Amino acid sequence: MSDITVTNEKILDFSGQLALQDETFPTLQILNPAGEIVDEAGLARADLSSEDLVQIMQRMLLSRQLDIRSTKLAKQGRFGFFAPTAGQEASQMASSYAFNDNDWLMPGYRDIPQIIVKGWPIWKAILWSRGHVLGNVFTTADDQPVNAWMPQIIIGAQYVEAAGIGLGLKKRQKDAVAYAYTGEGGSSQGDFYEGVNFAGAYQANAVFFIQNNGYAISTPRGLQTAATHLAAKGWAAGVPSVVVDGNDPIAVYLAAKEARQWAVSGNGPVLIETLTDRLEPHSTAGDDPLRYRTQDDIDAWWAKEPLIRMRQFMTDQGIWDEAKETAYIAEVNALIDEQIKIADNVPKQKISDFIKNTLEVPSYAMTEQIAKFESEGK
Ligand SMILES: Cc1ncc(C[n+]2csc(CCOP(=O)(O)OP(=O)(O)O)c2C)c(N)n1
Repeated sequence: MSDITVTNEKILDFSGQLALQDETFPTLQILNPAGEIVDEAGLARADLSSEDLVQIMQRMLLSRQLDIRSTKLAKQGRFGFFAPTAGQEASQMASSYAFNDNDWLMPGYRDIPQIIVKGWPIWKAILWSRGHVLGNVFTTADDQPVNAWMPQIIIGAQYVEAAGIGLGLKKRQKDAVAYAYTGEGGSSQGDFYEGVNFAGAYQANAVFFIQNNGYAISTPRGLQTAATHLAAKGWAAGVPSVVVDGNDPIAVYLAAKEARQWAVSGNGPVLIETLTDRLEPHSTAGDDPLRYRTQDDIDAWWAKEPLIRMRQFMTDQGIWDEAKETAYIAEVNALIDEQIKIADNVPKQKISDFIKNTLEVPSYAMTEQIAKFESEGK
């Protein structure tokens, strides 16, 4: 019997296939954790002006301050549900900087900062956290529409929304895309696969992000899936997919910018996996990370968080310093104080309003409940 062909041997080499994953999905990086440029050409390709870099830095600082204040307010019972964002500022703020107001954002519950930078006022985000119906109105302070859907609690569902909206934008020949964020846990959901597959099949104008922050509540990524690179899940659907250092703002921005350009040019969707870490508890509802990970691991990720490297890089470029940062943080905190007051002054919602906002067409039981509460003035 003659020898098996080289091609057939490779096909049957299962362990070789697994090893190939790292070669297939290397990590895009422009700035290393120390803030040093590791790819000058990549930096040039990102084409960010000094003003852009300042904008990205400010957005990341805004997000960090919102995180700090929201966590404190939640402990005082003045904030409702909050999913911390510290560590994910590059993954969220530098990626969203690549999109414009016409693009449609499909966020998850941890993606509140991306909606805010689209013009959704912080006081509405506070109302959303409290479950107030006005917190689900996606308009600016002067009532202009904000192209964002309400943050998804059903993990992965925003991928299906993005596939549909992305297809609508393509059919209407709009110069816009839908962009969606889920976590690595969300990438184990059926909706995730259906969304990516549908968008790929119909070449929808969509950009999908998997924020791989290591944990789905207490479940580590390694128990979530056997895939070493979640980007491989996009390839299975014929969608270009990349892995990015999710704590490197420049790399995240570059990947997002090029993905948007690809999708808006009619080529179909792109999937971006951002490697990052959730430095804080899953939510303010009482999660204790030390029950499922070590303090050493958390500390190691704090040393790699995105603000450190962006601050160093921009200081080296001569466009950032401590005084600028202190002044901006003070500005943001004054804004947050003002926005908390606005939220606190909004009248409490009526129970009947809450029920009315649950379904577009209320069920029979809900109609009865609405009538009952309205008759009681509630
Ligand atoms: C369909 C569905 N199943 C389960 C849950 C409960 N749940 C809420 S958050 C969460 C973990 C999600 O982890 P990941 O997608 O990695 O996002 P992260 O919270 O880390 O940002 C789970 C399982 C849910 N919200 N939706």
